[in-house]
Amino acid sequence: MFNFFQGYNLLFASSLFSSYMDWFHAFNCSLLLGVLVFVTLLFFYLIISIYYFKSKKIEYQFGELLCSVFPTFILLMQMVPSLSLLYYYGLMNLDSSLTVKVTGHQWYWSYEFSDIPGLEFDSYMKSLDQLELSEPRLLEVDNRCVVPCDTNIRFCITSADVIHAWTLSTLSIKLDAMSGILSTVCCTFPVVGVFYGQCSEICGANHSFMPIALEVTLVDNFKSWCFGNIE
Ligand SMILES: [Cu+2]
Repeated sequence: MFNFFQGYNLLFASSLFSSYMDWFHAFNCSLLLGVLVFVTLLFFYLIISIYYFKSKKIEYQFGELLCSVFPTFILLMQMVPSLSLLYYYGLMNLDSSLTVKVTGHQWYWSYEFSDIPGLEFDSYMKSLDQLELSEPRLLEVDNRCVVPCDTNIRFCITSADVIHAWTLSTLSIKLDAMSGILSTVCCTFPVVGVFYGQCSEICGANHSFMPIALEVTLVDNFKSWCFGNIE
């Protein structure tokens, strides 16, 4: 049942945190399905009992007790994973090995690696004639943001003009980029690969054309990429 909901509702989760969120989503869906089945059965039972067992006397006190205990039990079952997810999210923000400052502009993103002096660049969407084979249209950028895997990375997100949102749905990251405010999210990526996202705050004419491409590589590859890109 869990696999059914995980497969059909959310995108494939690519980080530890997002797979936990994915599981929690599937768990909630299963609870909902259980409640739906239970209430439907109860409904039909009541209809039948009204028409066929008119003389039957029903004592409701026990039923009322069940109606308060059962929902409380469901809420408790939701509370435990929900709170642990919340605290896990808070714990992730405690320390990080690398800080990336992400700035939203009209209409591109710029990245600045605060720990590595001279490493900052702009990231524009690739147009149709710049695309190479297997690169997705409207999602590929000229300069990908490259980060190492198995490292806790802090993303500080801000904007130079209007409100944007830095969103990577498979990693469960979605943060508003607002000028004057530094929003922070920390994330560890156990999977190597390229993850695509888009700006999720309507920010003007080219809102659809400022995609995000995050490339997670091995630490050694990241180091050589850094040396190649320092200005
Ligand atoms: Cu935007």
